[in-house]
Amino acid sequence: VYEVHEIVVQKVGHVPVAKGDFNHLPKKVKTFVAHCVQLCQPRGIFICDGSQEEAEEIIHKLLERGTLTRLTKYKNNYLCRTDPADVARVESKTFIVTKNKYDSVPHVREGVTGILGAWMSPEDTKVELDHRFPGCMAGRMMYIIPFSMGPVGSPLSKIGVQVTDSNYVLLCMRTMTRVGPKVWEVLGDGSFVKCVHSLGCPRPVQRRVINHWPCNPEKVMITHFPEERKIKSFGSGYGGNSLLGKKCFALRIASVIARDEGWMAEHMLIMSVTTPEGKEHFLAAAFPSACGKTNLAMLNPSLPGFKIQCVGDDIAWMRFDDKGVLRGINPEAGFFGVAPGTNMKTNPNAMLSFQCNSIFTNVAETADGGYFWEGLEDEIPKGIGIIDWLGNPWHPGCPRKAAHPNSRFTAPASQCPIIHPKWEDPEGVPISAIIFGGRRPVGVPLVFEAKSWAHGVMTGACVKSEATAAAEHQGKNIMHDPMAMRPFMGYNFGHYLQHWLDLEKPTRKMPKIFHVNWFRVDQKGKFLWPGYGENIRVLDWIIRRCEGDSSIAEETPIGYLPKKGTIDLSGLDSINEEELFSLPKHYWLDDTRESKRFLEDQVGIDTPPQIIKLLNEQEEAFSKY
Ligand code: GTP
Ligand code: SPV
Ligand code: MN
Repeated sequence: VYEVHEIVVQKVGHVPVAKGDFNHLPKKVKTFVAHCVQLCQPRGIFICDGSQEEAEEIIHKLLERGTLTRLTKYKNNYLCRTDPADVARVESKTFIVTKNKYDSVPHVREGVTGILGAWMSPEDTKVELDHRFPGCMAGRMMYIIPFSMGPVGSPLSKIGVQVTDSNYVLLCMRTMTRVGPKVWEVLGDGSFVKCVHSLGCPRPVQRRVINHWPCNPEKVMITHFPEERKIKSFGSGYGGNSLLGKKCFALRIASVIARDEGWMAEHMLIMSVTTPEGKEHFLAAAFPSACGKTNLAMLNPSLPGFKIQCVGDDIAWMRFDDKGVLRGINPEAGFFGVAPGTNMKTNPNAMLSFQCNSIFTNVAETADGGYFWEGLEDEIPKGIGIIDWLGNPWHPGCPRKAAHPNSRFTAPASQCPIIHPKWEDPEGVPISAIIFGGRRPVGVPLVFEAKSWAHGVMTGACVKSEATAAAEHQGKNIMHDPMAMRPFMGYNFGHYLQHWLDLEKPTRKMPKIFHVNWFRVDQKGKFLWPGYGENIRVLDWIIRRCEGDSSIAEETPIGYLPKKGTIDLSGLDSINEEELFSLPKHYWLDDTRESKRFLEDQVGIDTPPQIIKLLNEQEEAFSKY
């Protein structure tokens, strides 16, 4: 039933076209595909059409091979266990390639290792890639995926074409982006972002394949060519390494396009909040990976009368319209969300989004064909058998984790019960405020507001957070993650800050900028703030500030803090307000100096002088505080 019945008539070079019509592809696409075929030497070419039958065919193949298993408790849900060596983004093997080094990365202080992106010369990159790509798809099918980031045909959208030898990647790309023949139509003769992905496991395989998940961890390399609008990724099948529409295109390449065209590509959720008075505001928020974007975007408000709707949970593309209003779209079509911690209490809207048509990667499985991860203990049948993400028996209280900390669900955004009716509006939605945040166990208050646009840019440049499992970093050390973009910068971070500063124009309605911290802890290490649905109380304050209420804030050296009693804490007991909002002078003096040193070390002469000036002012204000 699942056989492809078409008679093979077309060939590209010596390689047969197993599905689709190569001759009818746009000319530039034909050239690109022919080049990839010659380079990677696949056994066949499969031109994807985004249809339901195609999904069924791919799922069938993956089930047969054992890469996927059906989660029988739900309709059309699947579990995938990867090779345990391929579970997260690999930041140390991710490069930006430009002729001029300083187009990609800032002038780092001598002897210091840059952390705001890694540059590789075109010559060195060629040597590295020549060791990897030739013949890398031998014995495998090459899938050609036409996709649109953003609604197909929207003036804010961009088109990409990904070739990949992974049908898991194809399956996820179909959920995370818009795939289909309409993309070819809209593309016509136009240019597109060229995305080349290979698992790096040609047949016959050289390396033992674990969990039916071919990959090549020793040779992982993810390279971006912003000048050519091209991405080449090798060796990993996981998330941000392989779904090239996501971080590689929608952030690293798009941030360069955005700079050139005067807009913004950011690691941000977009949500709307409707107040009990019926007024709607759209907010964008940038938190580092695994720091709460998906949860905030789908928040289930604990305060009565508020309504939240979700536009996007990870990436925002935004530009000022001719009326000076910042408008944002979610370039993605699905959620690739962190599973652990997600449950009916913390994020019911995410739970309801993945009850069907979803893929779960590196979670645990219950004996009744359900998913399981840390945080679901109270939502599974008592005493039920559990198999962990590695395939071993597991039981509550077991010291090992049941699910990998970076295990994820892949679900269509359209299935989210609170998806905003305008989430696919080609015009985008008007953004009233931008919120930065991170995991800051000490010193940083629950919320504050920047004093101006430029001051907000400085605040964003100083974002720090505890390391998480979203990449290969170990431990819980506090890392700088300016603008929540550290792993996703496509060009010199100093130029990026200047681009943000230059966006401010007298004719534009600049969004207010805020900073939040859900993760401050007490002396015993316990969270001071309940978070999740209770975060509405902070959004309520933010919105009142956006509406111009000047009575609820007081100025401090870091910006405006809520006056005591102006955040609605009704119904919450034992909140230590004093500690939650305190601004310890010596912590902040050190922190401000440290941030300045960070910029001097990491961004050097590329740091906009205005940012340094604002930090100097903050340091001076604290020394008198
Ligand atoms: P990426 O998809 O990696 O970009 O992550 P994200 O920013 O979308 O983070 P997500 O919302 O998936 O949250 C990551 C982890 O933080 C989950 O385990 C959540 O349970 C936890 N988390 C989210 N919001 C809160 C909060 O308000 N308080 C606390 N304590 N934990 C939270
Ligand atoms: C992140 O790490 O910020 C993610 C997951 O959203 S990934 O797609 O792997 O980048
Ligand atoms: Mn993310």
